[in-house]
Amino acid sequence: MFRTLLFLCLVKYASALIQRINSGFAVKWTGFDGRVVSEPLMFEISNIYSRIQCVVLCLQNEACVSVFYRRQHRRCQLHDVLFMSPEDGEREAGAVYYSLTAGDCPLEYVHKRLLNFCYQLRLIIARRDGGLADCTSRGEHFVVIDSEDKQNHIVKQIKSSSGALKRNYFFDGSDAANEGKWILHDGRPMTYFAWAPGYPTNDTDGKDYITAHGGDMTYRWHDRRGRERKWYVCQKDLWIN
Ligand SMILES: [Ca+2]
Repeated sequence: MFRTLLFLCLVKYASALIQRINSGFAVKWTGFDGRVVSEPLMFEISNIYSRIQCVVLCLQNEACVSVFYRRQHRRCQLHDVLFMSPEDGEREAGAVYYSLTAGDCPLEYVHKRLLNFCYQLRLIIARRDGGLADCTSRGEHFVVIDSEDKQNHIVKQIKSSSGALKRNYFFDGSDAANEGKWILHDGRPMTYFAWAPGYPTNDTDGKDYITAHGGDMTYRWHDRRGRERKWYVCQKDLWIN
């Protein structure tokens, strides 16, 4: 019923088993073997007899980003975020972890298929120009947050990784060219904003770039200077849904 191809590939935590099922890919993160992360959980399904079946259930649910499967309990747990650090999990012998992607969203990126949204939290601190150069060197740009759904999702994603918490991130959006006129990297005017209370300041002293403020864990937006050092998020545009 499902074409299954197996490849071996090197990724961050260890060699990974990639399984291609229809148009989707499941990537096994061996660094998570014997560990699970229970929160946040979309839902849990019992009496699932194989990891492939668990992965297929995730692929069939566009909100699903990753799964934990434990054969001993025949238990499949679906999550709508990508877990990045095995240290965030708890020991559970026999558990395996897979992230899901489809189309041309790269491995180790978050692929929120429901929103056709592919991005990577870059856990590196840089001035705006340096972070942007990193994104553009891979044909990407700072993440575009143009809806409440995307803002809510990325906040949930950030909160799901201890290594990403309480950081401030550059997102796409600037009013450097015309004070108070916020545009995206491609010149489109912005129509959605998630400003923190009291923002934007609209100061004329270079506070021209949108950042998500993590100090209070809200990740609402500030207008900040490009020379400040922040973390950042790169987005890859997908041309197929
Ligand atoms: Ca400004």
